[in-house]
Amino acid sequence: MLATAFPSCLRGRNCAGGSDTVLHMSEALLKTDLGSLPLLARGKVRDLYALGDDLLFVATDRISAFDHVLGSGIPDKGKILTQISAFWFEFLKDTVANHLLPSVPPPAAALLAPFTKQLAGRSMFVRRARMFPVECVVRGYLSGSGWKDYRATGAVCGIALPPGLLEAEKLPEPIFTPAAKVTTGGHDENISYAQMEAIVGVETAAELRRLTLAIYAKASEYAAAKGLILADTKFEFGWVEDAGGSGHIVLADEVLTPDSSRYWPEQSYAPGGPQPSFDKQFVRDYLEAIGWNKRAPAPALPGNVVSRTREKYMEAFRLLTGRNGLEGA
Ligand code: Q0T
Repeated sequence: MLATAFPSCLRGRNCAGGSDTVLHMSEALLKTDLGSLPLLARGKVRDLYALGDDLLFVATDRISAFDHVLGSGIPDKGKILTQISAFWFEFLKDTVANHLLPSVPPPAAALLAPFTKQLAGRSMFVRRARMFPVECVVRGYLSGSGWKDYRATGAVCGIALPPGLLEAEKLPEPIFTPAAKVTTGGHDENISYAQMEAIVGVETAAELRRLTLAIYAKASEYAAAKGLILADTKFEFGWVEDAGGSGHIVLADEVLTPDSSRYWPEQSYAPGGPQPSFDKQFVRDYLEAIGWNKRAPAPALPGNVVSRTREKYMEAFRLLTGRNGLEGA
């Protein structure tokens, strides 16, 4: 990737702006502005707008680490993650219905037309759903909060596991470990399956667990064929009404992106310790090296950290989708 040779192009204005030649990266989109369209929420990475009765997700190039959005973005990260998510929605469509709408109707398209540059390749038009207030987490490997829980209790979210497992070890079988969404920006809280039943109902809990494990089985088998271990991931589901008063569950949010999942290269997998992050390791290493206290304001990133990180996201995109670049996105 030639862009690494031109770190000054990342933020500078001297780069014959906007022509997007192969020689340089475009600038990161840190924040969307869709004029008078109602902004419903800004997440760490994505901005959510109302579009009539439906919703528009726009994935920006923001990146978070150690629970903070950093001062620099990763050019095209929002496009890359949107295309990865779109790939998985299509791949999984016979396993689970999803919230994607097939096309933007002409009146909405007219409203969005002035903002094509901000939206191209990084936006998703989706059905408004009644979201279930649980994160559906599935773990095939023992990492992150699962490893912490196991070390302290011998179980993860109340699911007993064999003794003597190593950090990052493959589990005897994938486990469903739901979490309750914490609205105040804190971490989601792991809950037991019985607690989940109390929140969404016994039948819905069973169906969300079944779907989560079925999606993980299909996706992890595919990822493995591409040399990637899908260690764990998190899904969000909602309920949409059908014509005639019934309804059905949809897979919503983003799906199986590096932001919502742990991917590890099979090649360097070594249980017995933490695995390097596929996408954010250069970022974490840099933030540790400069001794940031992990309190706001989060630092900006040097150009070489930005470009190497961008290349990791592109690598995940290429491995998973089989496509070489974002053209056509
Ligand atoms: C949602 C209704 O706020 C969120 O992201 C930050 C920008 C997460 N979130 C998603 C919804 C969805 C979805 N996905 C949907 N289809 N319908 N709400 C709400 N918050």
